[in-house]
Formats: sequence, C-alpha cells, structure tokens
Amino acid sequence: MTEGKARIAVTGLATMGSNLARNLARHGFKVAVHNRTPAKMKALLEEHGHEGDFVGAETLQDLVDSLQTPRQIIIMVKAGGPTDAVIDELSGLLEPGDMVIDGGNAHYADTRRREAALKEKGLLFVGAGISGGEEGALNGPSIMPGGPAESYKHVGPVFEEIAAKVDGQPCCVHVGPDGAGHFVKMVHNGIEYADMQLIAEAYDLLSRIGGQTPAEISEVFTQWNSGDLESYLVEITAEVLKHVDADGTPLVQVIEDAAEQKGTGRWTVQEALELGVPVTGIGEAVFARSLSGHTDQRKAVRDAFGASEVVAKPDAELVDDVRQALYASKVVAYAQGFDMIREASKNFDWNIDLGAMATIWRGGCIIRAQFLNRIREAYDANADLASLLVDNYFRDAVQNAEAAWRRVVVRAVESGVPTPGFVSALAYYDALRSERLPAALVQGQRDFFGAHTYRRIDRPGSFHTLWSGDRSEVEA
Ligand code: NBP
Repeated sequence: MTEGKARIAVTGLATMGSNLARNLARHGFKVAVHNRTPAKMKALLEEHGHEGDFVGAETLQDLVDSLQTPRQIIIMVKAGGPTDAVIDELSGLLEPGDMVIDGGNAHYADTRRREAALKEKGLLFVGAGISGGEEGALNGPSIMPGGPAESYKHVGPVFEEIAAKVDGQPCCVHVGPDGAGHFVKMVHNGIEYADMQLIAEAYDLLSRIGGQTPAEISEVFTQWNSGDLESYLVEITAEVLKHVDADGTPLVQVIEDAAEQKGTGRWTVQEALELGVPVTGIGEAVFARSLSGHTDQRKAVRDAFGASEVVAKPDAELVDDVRQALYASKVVAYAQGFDMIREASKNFDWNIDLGAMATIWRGGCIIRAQFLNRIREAYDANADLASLLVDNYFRDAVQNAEAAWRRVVVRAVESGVPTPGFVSALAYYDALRSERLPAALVQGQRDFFGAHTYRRIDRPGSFHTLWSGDRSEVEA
C-alpha cells in the first residue's frame, strides 16, 4: 500500500465509474472511491481491492478528506440532475484550486454552465468526454477533457496514463476550454451513429439485393476489415452477423428491428441545426433509428401498400461496389462531423486542433479506426482544410469510388431498399460540387412571399422585386 493520501477520486461506482477506478488503480494511482449507496463501494473493494491501492469513502466529506491537494474528483454518475446534485454537494466541501471532473455524458451547454459556476468559487471544472463503454473504461478509453488549461497540468498526466494507446501515443489530449471536451464527445457519438447506419445499409444491400446469408456477409465484413474500412465497428459487425441462436438461426434475424438511442446523436443534430452545419449523415442515422421504432406506423403503411418485395439479383460487382459506396459515404459523414467541430470551435473560441481529435479517436473509442490516421494526416498537412473531401487522399478515394457509389444508390432506389445514409451522402457530395444550386430559386420564392431580398451575381447589394407591383427591381 502507498502511504499517504489518494492521488485522485471517483464518485459514482456503477459500470463506468468502477471500471475507471480499477483502471486508475491498475496503473498505480492510489484512488479514493465513493458511491451514493455505499454497498457499491464496498462491493468494489471486496471484488477488486487486490488490483491496486483503493481508499473506500462512505461520504463525500470522507472522499474529500482522503485526497492530496489540489484535489481531483471524477464524477461518474447519471448525467443531468444527479451530476448537478453531486457538484453542489462537492463544491461546498472543496477548496480553491481543487478540480471537479465530470466524466459522464453531459450536454456541453451544461458543462459550460457548471464550469462558469465553479470558477466563481475558485474551483476548476473539467468536462471530460470518455468513450469506449465499460470495456474502454477498464482497459483504456479515449478521453476528451475540456476545461481550463491549468486543470490539464494535473489531470492530463493521469488521463494519458490510463487512456488507450496507439503507436505509443495516448488517446487523450486537452480539447479546449469549458464545454469543448463534451462537445467533441457528442460529435464523436454522432459520427458513430452515422457509421453504424452506413454499415447497416451495406448489410441490408448485400442481404436483400445480393441474396447473401448473415454468415456470408460476416465473411465480407471480415475481409473489408483488412482494408481501408478497418475499424472496430466493421469488426464487431462481422461478429454479430456470424452469431447464431441455439437453433442455428442467425441472431440478427431474430433481433427486433427497432433501434434505440440514448440521445447523444439527437443532441448532435440539434446543435448542428443551431450552428448551421449540414451533418446530413448523422441526421439520417438519427431519423433512421427513430423511423425503425415507429413499428405501428410501419405496419400501417405496409398494410396499405404491401411490403416492398426485393428480388435478389446478385452480380459480381455488387460486393465491391457496396464496399466503395460505404467508404465514400463514410468519408462524407466524417467530413461533416469535423466541419461541425470546426464551426463550434470558432463559435465558442475553443481553438480545437482537428487533427488531434482524429488522433485521440484512433483507439479506445467506438469509432476507432485506421481511417482516422488519414484524417490526422489531412489536418496536419493543412489545418484550414475547407472540407476533408478536398484533402488529396480523400479526394482521390471519393473520386475512385464515385462510379460504384452511384451504381449502388441506383440499385437501392430501383429495388426499394432504403439507404438514406448512402443516398444523402451522395446528394451532399453532388450539392457541394454543383456550379449552381436551386437555392437561387428558393431566394426568389422568399423574396416573392416575404420581401426577404436576394443578392445578385452581377452586382453587389441586396435587391427586391416588386412582385405585386410592376415587377421592377429595387435596391433594398
Ligand atoms: P449510470 O448512468 O447508470 O448512473 C448510475 C450511478 O449514478 C450510480 O453510481 C448511482 O448511485 C449514481 N447516482 C444517481 Br442514478 N443519482 C444520483 C444522485 N442524485 N446523487 C449521487 N449519485 C447518483 O452509470 P454508468 O452507466 O456507469 O454511467 C456513468 C456516466 O458515464 C453517465 O453519465 C453515462 O452517461 C456515462 N457514460 C456511460 C457509458 C456506458 O457505456 N455506460 C459510456 C460513456 C459514458 P447509486 O448506486 O446510489 O444509485
């Protein structure tokens, strides 16, 4: 046992908190642990006390007293009201310079509010996004801490020690002030939604148009996992697809097809709407989950029209075409997610290093993938990229995939297989590339009914046509 006080504390010992505390202890940090219901703290010490140097605390006061100063306390309780309750109680017990670290899935606006409130009391508040689920918390998550730079001097070395490592680099970096860490974690989750939806669409196409069994598609994903698509999500997709029930039925065929969500994808889309960033891939993924859950409505429409009948028509190109469509759509989804981080960073003055975000997502988290190395290289080469799509590597990749991407979308639409992710990604790409967009007509319509004015391409200024008068144009 290390003599003296604990280096860091964790309060909230459900799955995430207890695994994070064990991770800290296994890395040699003396860790104080507390849970509102002390039984969980006692159970942790009983079952895992041998893994490291733990100090059990029955109350938050005991927890505070057990710590070295400046104190560092990680809160791992249910996001929302419970987090506020713990912060309130803690802030009355701590001293200026102490650090309160929220490792839960907080909304970044709550984190900004909490950071400002604790700053008034001289406390440093760190909103840290932690990704990787229970496995990551125990064995190495991706950690996205925000908050004052001063706090990172203390918590950074600890987090970098327990985070996942890729090529010797920790998947943790100081993201930026106040809510930056939780914002980036939110967008990470949004991208995760988009990636999962695209993978699910690829599976559906191979199943319904390709006529392949889940076991065969599992093989396809396993192969894809050794190429450009190599990622945790592709890897686990192959595992899920090959899993069978006791009677040999593929599990994926007996799981109810109504996807659930905890809310971070929805938050991402809501914030994207506020920031005015078109994250269509994430939006489609959130709506696709929501649509799948409207089982009564789906039945009513199926009953009215008859279920869509897709006749499998496999051809030699389908598998590789779908792979390329998946890759190109994925590039679009990530490009949109990074656009959103860049926009928020400008908006809130966070100065987020986009390449560093790609770096810390390479390991530990759900979207971990080789692909993120490419994104890091793209931003390393040019931190001011207008879009990931214009980076040389991604431009070539998307151009090479384009013909296959279009063939897949055409086949999906003709066959009646819904692929909102693939279709909207292609539409986004086509819209960005169009010399002229019908937005010009929208401006004309807006001016007609609301005198909202329009700008012209041939001279500066704002103009209005007197639609209900002689239709002459006036400068606004
Ligand atoms: P939960 O989100 O299920 O929360 C349970 C914990 O919150 C228990 O320790 C519980 O104490 C405590 N708690 C509650 Br509920 N209300 C409280 C209150 N008013 N005061 C004090 N403590 C209270 O735990 P989790 O799944 O381990 O997640 C912890 C955090 O990590 C959440 O914010 C979650 O969103 C985030 N997260 C989870 C994952 C994941 O994969 N599960 C991944 C990434 C982030 P009790 O034992 O006394 O009821």
